[in-house]
Amino acid sequence: MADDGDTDHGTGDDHQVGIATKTRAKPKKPSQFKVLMLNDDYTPMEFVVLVLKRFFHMDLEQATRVMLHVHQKGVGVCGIFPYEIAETKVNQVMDFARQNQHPLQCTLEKA
Ligand code: TYC
Repeated sequence: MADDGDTDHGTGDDHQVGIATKTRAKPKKPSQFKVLMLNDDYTPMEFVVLVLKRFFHMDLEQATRVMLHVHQKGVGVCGIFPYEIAETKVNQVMDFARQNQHPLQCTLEKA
């Protein structure tokens, strides 16, 4: 196997070759995103509760509370996550709603 890289497995050759890295004085926390659920007139309440239980690990009581909040106020927070996880949740909810032919909408907002 050709190996002209320097991964330095203790060959005694300590010159540095590779990717330059820089340490932040103040490491930034990964930014957080709210996953928002939007109200609509057609998605059944039971389906929204199922979504909150399935994708946001809420129990029946918590899921019902969040669903009713969205139903009454128009929008509600399902959870706050790092960007990639929040985006995955939105896609999972939208795919599941589409598969079941409900117009339920879910979106992201910077926390
Ligand atoms: N408004 C819907 C109804 O009356 C219920 C609903 C709640 C829909 C929350 C979407 O995000 C939602 N059937």
